[in-house]
Amino acid sequence: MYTLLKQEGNARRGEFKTVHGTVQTPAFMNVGTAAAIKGGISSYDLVDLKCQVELCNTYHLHVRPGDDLIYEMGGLHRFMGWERPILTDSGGFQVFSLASLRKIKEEGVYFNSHVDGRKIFMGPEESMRIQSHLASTIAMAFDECVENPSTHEYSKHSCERTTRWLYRCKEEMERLNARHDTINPHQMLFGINQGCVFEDLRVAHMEEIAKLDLDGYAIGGLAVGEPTQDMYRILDVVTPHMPQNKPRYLMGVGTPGNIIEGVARGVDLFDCVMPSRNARHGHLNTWSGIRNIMNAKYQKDDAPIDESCDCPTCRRHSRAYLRHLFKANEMLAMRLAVMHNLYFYNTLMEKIREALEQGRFSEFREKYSVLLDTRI
Ligand code: PRF
Ligand code: ZN
Repeated sequence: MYTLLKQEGNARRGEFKTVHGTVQTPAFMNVGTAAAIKGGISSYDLVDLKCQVELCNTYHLHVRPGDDLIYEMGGLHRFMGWERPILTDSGGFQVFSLASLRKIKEEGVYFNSHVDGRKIFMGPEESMRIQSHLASTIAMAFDECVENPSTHEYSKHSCERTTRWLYRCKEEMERLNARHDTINPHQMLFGINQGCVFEDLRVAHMEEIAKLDLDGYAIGGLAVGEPTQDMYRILDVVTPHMPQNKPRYLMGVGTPGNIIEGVARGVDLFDCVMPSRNARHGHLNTWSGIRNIMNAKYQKDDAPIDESCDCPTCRRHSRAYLRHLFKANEMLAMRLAVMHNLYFYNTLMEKIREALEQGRFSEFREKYSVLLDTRI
């Protein structure tokens, strides 16, 4: 259940209640694709990093270790030792970006596993059954993420199929939630808006899926290679057609600047591999821009990554130490860097929420939207 607490322009400060606790929004969901955050971050660490929601992937967990195994182990929460909300992505994106030799049919998608090449079929019902086994807090609808560029004609047909898939997802989810052996009978379902960069398709699709009165709505098919201005333009036309009383999630976005701009357009939830992936390459977010810790100028720099950061890494370690760990290929380099970046993203969301509460979000946006994405 979503409660809108405060609004500034189109930006929303809200609260999203789930069976696994309440999420303060806007929020960033930390990506643990295969039931782990890359870089050696445990569920125990995530609490220290102010993570509110963890995101896992249906496709990866179905391939390995198998959703039936996780079901037997009591579901994802128990399996990972994470008590707060978990959102599972449906596989509708990973199948399209990872798997090879895929064939899209009305019933679903046929593809080869990226692990061992074995043939797999996934459609709306399969995705819902897997996600029900995983027992996540929020399940995502099975969609087709139309690649960019795509024609208007292809996007239109794909969108219509994604809508038909959504009806099937909803029906299957209701059936699964009513079963006596379901681990989380309160599992929620979010629909996903598609339509590539075409405003007419985006709006028509959003209006169509809003009728289903789902637990939340996501905007998919963005941040897939289109110019940033196209993404903002689509957000500007779609968000006015999204239900006011439901959480809104922009999938796979993005940089701190993208997130601030998303919030300004009415988005509540985000997820992205960027903070952890960038960290593993030594690209560290700070309140004055992005720092490349490999840079020679940090060789004898005794300051923390960011002077104003109180993450577990910045509380104890210097830029010089981190640079050394990266140069020496120590595992600890990854862990310390990822901890800092995730803490930065979760703190960014906290600061956005505070700014909204105090009616100074537009000032915040003015100050940070460009700065945080700049290399220093
Ligand atoms: N669909 C799904 N997951 C996603 C996307 C999508 O379009 C994106 C697009 N940025 C990221 N993750 N199911
Ligand atoms: Zn830090």
